[in-house]
Formats: sequence, C-alpha cells, structure tokens
Amino acid sequence: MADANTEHEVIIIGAGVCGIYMLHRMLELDVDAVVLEAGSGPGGTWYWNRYPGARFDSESYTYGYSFDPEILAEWSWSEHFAAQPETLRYLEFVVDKLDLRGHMQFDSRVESARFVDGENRWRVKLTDGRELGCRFLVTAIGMLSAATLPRIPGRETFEGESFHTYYWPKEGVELAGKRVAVIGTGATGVQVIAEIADKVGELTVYQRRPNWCAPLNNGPIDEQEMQRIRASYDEIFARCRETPGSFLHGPDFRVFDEVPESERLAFWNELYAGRGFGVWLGNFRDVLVEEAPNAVYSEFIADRIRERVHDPEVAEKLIPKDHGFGTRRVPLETRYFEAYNRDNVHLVDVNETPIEAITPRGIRTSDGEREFDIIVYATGFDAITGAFDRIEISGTGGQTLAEKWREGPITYLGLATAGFPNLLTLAGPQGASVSSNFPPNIEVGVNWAAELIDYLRGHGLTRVEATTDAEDEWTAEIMESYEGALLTRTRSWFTGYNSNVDGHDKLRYMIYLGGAPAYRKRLNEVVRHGYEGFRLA
Ligand code: NA7
Repeated sequence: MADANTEHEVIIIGAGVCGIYMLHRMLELDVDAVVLEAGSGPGGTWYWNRYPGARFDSESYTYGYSFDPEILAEWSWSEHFAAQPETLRYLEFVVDKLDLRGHMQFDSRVESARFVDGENRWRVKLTDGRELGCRFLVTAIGMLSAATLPRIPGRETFEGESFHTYYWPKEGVELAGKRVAVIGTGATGVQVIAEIADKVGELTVYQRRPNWCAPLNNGPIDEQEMQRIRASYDEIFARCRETPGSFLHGPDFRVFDEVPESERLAFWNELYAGRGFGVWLGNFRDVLVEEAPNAVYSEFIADRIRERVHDPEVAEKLIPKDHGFGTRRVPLETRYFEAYNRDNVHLVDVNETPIEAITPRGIRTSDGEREFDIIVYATGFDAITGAFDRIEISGTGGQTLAEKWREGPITYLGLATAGFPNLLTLAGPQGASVSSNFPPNIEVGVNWAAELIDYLRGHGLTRVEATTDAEDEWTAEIMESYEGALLTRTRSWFTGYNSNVDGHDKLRYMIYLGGAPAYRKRLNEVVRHGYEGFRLA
C-alpha cells in the first residue's frame, strides 16, 4: 500500500517564489502536493543571498505576487526596491498566510529523480537517504541557485573567512576594521561593494570585466504612498503585462535617428535619474537592438561614470570596453562608483595583474601578494541549467537530463522536455520567467502547469510528455531569436557562459527573447489546441 507520507501526486522541488505559488495552486485544486527544500526555511534566492546590499532591481510592488487581493491589501513595502531581509519576510508572510508550511519539508535536498516507465511515476531520492514518489515532478529550483567558485589554485588554503555571496553566513559577518577582498563585479558584486565600502577597514575589488552599472534611485515608501500603490495595483499589473520584460519599464518606439540630440539627451538624463530598469528597458528600442544607437548611448553612460569617479584612470577601468550597454545584465547600484573615491577602496584589474593563487594569507597576483581577513566570491552562478545538472534526473531509457542538455538545453516552451514525462520545469531554460521580472511570469507558468495537471486528473490521464518535434521546433525558434541580438556578441550568463564550469565556453540558447506577452499568447494557444506538442496518455 502506498505510504501517504512518501507517496504524493505532486512533488515540487524548491520553496522559493515559484515553489510557494505552485504549492498554493496545487492545494487550491485539492492535489496532494509536497515541497522539498534544501534550505531550512522558505524563500529560495531570498533565503540564501544574505550578503549586505542584496535587494531587488524590480520595483517591490511589481515583484510581489499579484494573485491574492488579501496579500496585496495586507502587505506594505518599505522601499521602492526592497532589501533581502524584507523580501524574505514577505515570502514567509505569504507562506503563513496561505498556510503552506505544513506541506513543506525543509533541509531536504534532492539528490536524484528517476522516472519509472511502467508506473508513470517519479522516484525521488534525498541526500539524507529518504525516498519519495510522485506522479508529477515540478522543478522550482531557481535560475541562479547553483553558485560557482573561481578556479583559482589555493582556494582551500586561505586561513581567513571566505564564502560565495550566495552562502553569506546566516549569523552575519563582522566587517568593521577588516581587510576584505571581493572577486567579481556582476550585479551581486556591485551591490555588496557599494554597501560595505564604508563599513570595512580596507576593500580590494578584483575585477575581470566591468559591467555597465546605472543608478537604482531607490527611495522609501511611506504609508500614504503605499496606499496609493495599493489603489493602483490593477494598473501596475496591467502595465507589467504589456511590457516585454514584465517590468513597469518598456521600450520607447521613437526612431532613434529621428529624435533631435537635445531631446535624446534630456530623455536619457531623465532615465538616469529615474527609478530602476528604466535606464535599460525604458530606452529607445533601437538602443537595445542596433549597434550604432547602442554605441551612442554607451558613451552617454560612460560619461556619467567619468563624472562620478574622481580618478580618471580608475574611471576608465570601470567603463566596459568589450560590450555595449544592456547586452549583459545591467547591475543597478547605489553609490557604487563613489565607493572608488574612498581611500580605503582599491581596484585591481585582473587583466593587468592576473590572480595567480589564493594563499593562506590572501591573494597573489602577478604584482605580488595582498593580505586579507575575508575573501568574498561574487563570482556568479552556473545559471539556469546548473541547478538541473546538480540533480541526477533520469527519464525514459535511463538518459539523464544533464546528458541531454550537455551541449545546451532543449525544451518545449521552457516547461518540458522529451524523454522526461511528467516533469514540469518551471523557471527552467527557454521560458519567459528567466528573461524577465521573475514573479509575474512565474505566476503565468505556474497557472499553466496547474491547469495542465488539473486537466490530466480530470481526464483520467497519468502521463504527459513533450514530443521531440515540438521541442525541436521550439528550440529552433529560440535559436532564431538569438540571431543578430546584441546580447549574443558578449559572454554572460544570459548566453550560457561561465568560465568556472567545464564546457560552458560557447553560446547556449538559454532564454526566451520574444517577450512575455508573446510567450503568454503561445502558452494559451497550446492549451486551446488541446495541449499541442504534448503526448497525453
Ligand atoms: P555574474 O553576473 O555572473 O557575475 C560574476 C562576476 O564574477 C563577473 O564579474 C565575473 O567576471 C566574475 N568572475 C567569475 N569568475 C571569475 C574568476 N575566475 N576570476 C575573476 N572574476 C571572475 O553573477 P552575479 O552573482 O553578480 O549576478 C547574477 C545574477 O543574480 C544577476 O544578474 C541578477 O539577476 C541576480 P566576468 O564578467 O565573467 O569577466
């Protein structure tokens, strides 16, 4: 007889933004579902990333869930871009409000999942030896949850404290007076550097490639403003539904060449002084897709950096020369560039003086050794597919997902992949949630998956699998959308590069570039055509 504690209809891996909502939808539909979560509490990204400065680059009120009027009415955001502790509190509030904790198992890391063909069920093994079973396996494992450390010799010999930003110690880190090194200047490095510059003794930043950073322009939200925001949630979410990235900011379709220079500059100054991703996604569309306008805008941003950094040599080092603005993820910052005007902050360009080794006392470059008390690795993630690769997921015929995706992901709608029946890859590669404001598109993907599961149950079906034709077509479409896109001309996690992971040194088709509205339309069509592209049995 099936054991009610281990045998479920649905197992959801991950209790982050995605897993929380998926669980809620399952319970609403009266589906027996459980969440397995490696952390000791819910929150996912916001549970783990406790480094100083961690915060949204999405407006808080566009990042919160939109589905529950009571949550919207009861929750108040304190800042336009909330910091990690507040976001974690928010997700905990949602979990408790929806009474989900009883269906979540924490400290439960999934090691492997195996599809049993004859039974149309998954067997799921945890690292603690437990084994569970389910009909449908839903991954909500995050797109930036497989942290990667740099391949620098001697890392283990360092005698001070060292950690990846993702694993910033829960109990906090004493920074006052400490000699701190930060390696990496992506969105994470930029946040942590700006936040700790005036809290540490000495801060040395090891930069390989600078990014185009721009001001976040955060600000507090008082009760009155929160009331105004609450009253406009309908418009806020409607606006997010219209824009390609599901942010408040969408492209300006005026033709770049037809806008007089003075008008263009006034617009750009406005964007630079405005909140959030307007500076990137609210720009002229031409700037985002065409090289010449992109170069003009990049120079505009470079001049802002030159204005903000006192030492011209340091300023030039902080200005990207190998890629145009917005072709990699734009880190939003608060006084990041000003940090380099401080006497206690030092910038080391590792192209000039490469890191040779981590030593027991610090970091040795070709220029000599510097001693540190703390080394912070802000070196990023094996993005989007890394979390999948870290679980041994085997489908029909014993093939593993890691093998299937070795040369890059192949999916149908970013939600399923042939050979892996009853596996729904929420927040997986080639879906819209990974290339946009995460929660709005998570809601879309979760609703779609929940309806599919409900449909199958309603029709007495026990198996759903993407066809190879459908996934070939989808993946070809994704590849086509990359053609000519400016972001393919540079290496970043958007395009699947990671110098710290074997084989990740070529372009991978990781994200959907067609925009969230088109993606939603496509999902609806698939349903309308009776789950076209899926084999149901
Ligand atoms: P990112 O954006 O991948 O940044 C990682 C940074 O670490 C980046 O500056 C890398 O330089 C640098 N890096 C990685 N390996 C090395 C080595 N071996 N030596 C020197 N420098 C290295 O990750 P983040 O965590 O900042 O951001 C990830 C996302 O999280 C972000 O986009 C948000 O959406 C949230 P590189 O540029 O590769 O030369």
